[in-house]
Amino acid sequence: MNANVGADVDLYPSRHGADCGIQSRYDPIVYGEPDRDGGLTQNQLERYQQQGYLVLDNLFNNAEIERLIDEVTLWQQAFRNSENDNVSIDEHGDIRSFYGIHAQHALYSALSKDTRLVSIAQQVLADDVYLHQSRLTFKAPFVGQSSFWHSDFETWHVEDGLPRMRTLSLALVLTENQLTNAPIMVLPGSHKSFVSCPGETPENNYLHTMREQHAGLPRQDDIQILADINGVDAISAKKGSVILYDCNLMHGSSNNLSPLPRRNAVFVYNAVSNRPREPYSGMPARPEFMATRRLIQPIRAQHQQLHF
Ligand code: 6CS
Ligand code: FE
Repeated sequence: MNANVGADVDLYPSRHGADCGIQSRYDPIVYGEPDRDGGLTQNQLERYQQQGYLVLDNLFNNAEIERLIDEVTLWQQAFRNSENDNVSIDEHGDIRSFYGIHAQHALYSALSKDTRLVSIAQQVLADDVYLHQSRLTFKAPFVGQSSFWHSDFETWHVEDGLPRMRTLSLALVLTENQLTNAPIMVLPGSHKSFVSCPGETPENNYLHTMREQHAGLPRQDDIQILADINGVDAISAKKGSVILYDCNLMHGSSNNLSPLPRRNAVFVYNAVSNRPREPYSGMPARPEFMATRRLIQPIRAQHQQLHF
């Protein structure tokens, strides 16, 4: 596909009523040359290309994770039972999701610029990168709610105007993601095609998304087709590891019946050459804490031990 496709061409139309289904992906998965410097080996890049995700063990040490969790504990107390634009609270008053964490505290701002994350994004996307979105995801013990299958790119394209798939997520595991506490589940290989969704985009849809996504959900038949190809993987990952996944990988998670919380700090890096256009939904752009639009400048990666 010609990389210079006109600014107004919507390559990935979605949420146009009943006209939906599985279509081609026009964009590369790994943009970088195989030997391009960065945190991933050639084998890892190959696996990422095929599967759409990788688990990178022990990128952060226990002391760093404990420090990050201490901050989260303070946020839980500060935001308990309180409504904030960028924080969604569950029916028990606990945080369910917290967007814009890089702007919330210097520790998470430093984490978002840490070379252990940024160098991977720069390598895979073969470009300078900026932070499209950051968030804490909480799966509370016993009552953590499910999230149906979806492609994040479908939302970031339709609601944020990201034109191409040159974006990836790096989820830092703060509490162990086990098979029993509602781990991220993915359809390996599903990132290689784009699944357009039925329906349309409600006004202020982000208010729903922060709790539970209603728009931008693919048809079950299309999920079935993709699952029949490579099955379903549930991603278990130890505290301090990082789950790297492509923006278009179909993923979801079940309810958390276990007594263990599941918490990840997710950083979404987008290539600076893939800056957002007007949302393809035709709706107003989402708030800055959901999708960076104003402050788009290349991150200068910093190597540091996270301690404050
Ligand atoms: O709306 C969003 O940006 C978020 N929604 C979901 C369902 N997954 C992650 C994404 O960041
Ligand atoms: Fe998601």
